[in-house]
Amino acid sequence: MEVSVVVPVYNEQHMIKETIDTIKESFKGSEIRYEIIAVEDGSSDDTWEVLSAIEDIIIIRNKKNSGYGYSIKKGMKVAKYKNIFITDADGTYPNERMPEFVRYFHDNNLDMLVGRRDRKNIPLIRRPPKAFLRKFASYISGFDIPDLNSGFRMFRKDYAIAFSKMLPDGFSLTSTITLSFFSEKLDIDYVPIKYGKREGKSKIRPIKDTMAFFHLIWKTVFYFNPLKIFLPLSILLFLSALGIFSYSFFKLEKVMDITTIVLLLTSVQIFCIGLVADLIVKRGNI
Ligand SMILES: Nc1nc2c(ncn2[C@@H]2O[C@H](COP(=O)(O)OP(=O)(O)OP(=O)(O)O)[C@@H](O)[C@H]2O)c(=O)[nH]1
Ligand SMILES: [Mg+2]
Repeated sequence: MEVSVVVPVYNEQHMIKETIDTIKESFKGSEIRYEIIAVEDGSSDDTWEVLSAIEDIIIIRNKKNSGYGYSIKKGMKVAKYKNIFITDADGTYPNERMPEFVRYFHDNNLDMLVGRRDRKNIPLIRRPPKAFLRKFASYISGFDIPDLNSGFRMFRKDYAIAFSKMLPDGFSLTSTITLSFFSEKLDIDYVPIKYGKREGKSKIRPIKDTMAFFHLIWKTVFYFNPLKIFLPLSILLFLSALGIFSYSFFKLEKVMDITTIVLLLTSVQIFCIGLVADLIVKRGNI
């Protein structure tokens, strides 16, 4: 049993030492071979000073802030073991449970094991979009996806590396990993975890977050079943065109007005894009 623990770190001067100590403590005396790779990302506080004083870990330092996803990908590249465990350095995840996760992953021959967060400490304002996204992803994919973007998870490195071209540099790396593992029908399991209150400042920005939300919706559709969205949309446009046509023909006695034509053309185009997208997904070329 072996695992490379990758911890992305950005402005976590208060929690980083405790995070690393907890991980080390949890593996102490166990049969699991492990390494810890911390990826420091141009922090502006004292994170680097604290981190560089910690022994027996591998530290990567980005010259300038390059993002959560970027840092994890960089950490994966230097990892020497065949499984990766990612966690946060803000004290929210139960890092003391890592060995238990590693054993469960190993015993069940999994490709990915995700800590499913209880919702208690997820800020109220983020719950509705999260719930919507989860339902939407589950509908489109046909899988029950209990937690899309938990940052506490273990997975096989070879698969993650194979997907790495698709993995973004920002926070949506976790949700993209989830979607790609599901779409490849890999073996995934979820274990409930306590999600603690964040120490220190959150790095989530509302506007970027909202954009990431729509990006993710878009991605979900393309990863799984484009026709599930494109077909109804095209039919809707076609029916509207038909409605407007009938109205103008029978009531106004005009043959074709511009709205009908635009709607009809758009409907056909959307249908074609859907078909092409479907073909690409089925060929597994995304
Ligand atoms: N390398 C790197 N790590 C980052 C960056 N932004 C955040 N992190 C780290 O990624 C982890 C998760 O970041 P958080 O700010 O806790 O994001 P979150 O868990 O989604 O949201 P909250 O905990 O509610 O703020 C923490 O360990 C951060 O230090 C970044 O730009 N680069
Ligand atoms: Mg956090």
